[in-house]
Amino acid sequence: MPKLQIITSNNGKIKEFKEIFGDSKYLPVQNNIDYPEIQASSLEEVVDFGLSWLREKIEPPFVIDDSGVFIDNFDGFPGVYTRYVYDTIGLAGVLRQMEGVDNRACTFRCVLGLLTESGERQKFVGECSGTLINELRGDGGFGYDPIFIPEGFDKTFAELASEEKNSISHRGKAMRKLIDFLLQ
Ligand code: ITT
Repeated sequence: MPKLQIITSNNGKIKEFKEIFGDSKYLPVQNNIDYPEIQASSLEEVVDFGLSWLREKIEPPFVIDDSGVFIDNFDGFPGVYTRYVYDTIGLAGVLRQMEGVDNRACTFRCVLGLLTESGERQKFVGECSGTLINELRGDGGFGYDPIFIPEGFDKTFAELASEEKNSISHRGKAMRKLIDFLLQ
C-alpha cells in the first residue's frame, strides 16, 4: 500500500487521517518534522508557505493540515490563531471571553495542502458550522471539540463517536476531497 506522509505534530489529526483514509489505497504515516507557520491572514497562506518550506526538506508526496475555528461574534477570531489561543488561554479562557455573548455561531475550517510526487501543489478545504456552548462536554476528539456542537446535532464533537465526527467535520470533508483527487 503506498504511504502518504502527513506532516503534523498533532496526534488528534493523525488519528482522524487514519480513520478517514480507512481502506482507501493510501496509508497515512505521521512525520512530525516541525515547519514554520507564518503569521498570515488565512489558513491557505499558512499552507502555501508550509508547502514551499517543506519541499526543500522532504520528498513528496506529503500533506499538511492547517485548521482553526472562526467565531462570528469576534469577526472570525481566533481563525489562524486558534492554536495560539488554545495554548495560552485554553478552552476555559475562550469560554470566559464568550460570557454574555448571545451569538455563539462559529465555523471550523480545515485546509489540506498536498505536494504530489511530481511537485504539483493542491489545496482541499472543508468547513463545519455550529455553535460554541458555555461548558466542556465529552472526552473524545481533541482541541476545541468539547465546546463545539455541529449544526443539526445536540452533542459536542467530543461526545460524538469518531465516525460521526469524521462524517461531518471540516477535516472529514477536506480529506474526502483529497482522497478523490488521489484516486483520480
Ligand atoms: P500541526 O503540527 O498539524 O500544525 P497544530 O495542532 O499546531 O498541529 P494547527 O496549527 O492547524 O495544528 O492548529 C489547529 C488548532 O485548531 C489547534 O488548536 C487544534 O486544537 C484546533 N483544531 C483543529 N481541528 C480541530 C478539530 O477537529 N477539533 C478540535 N479542535 C481542532
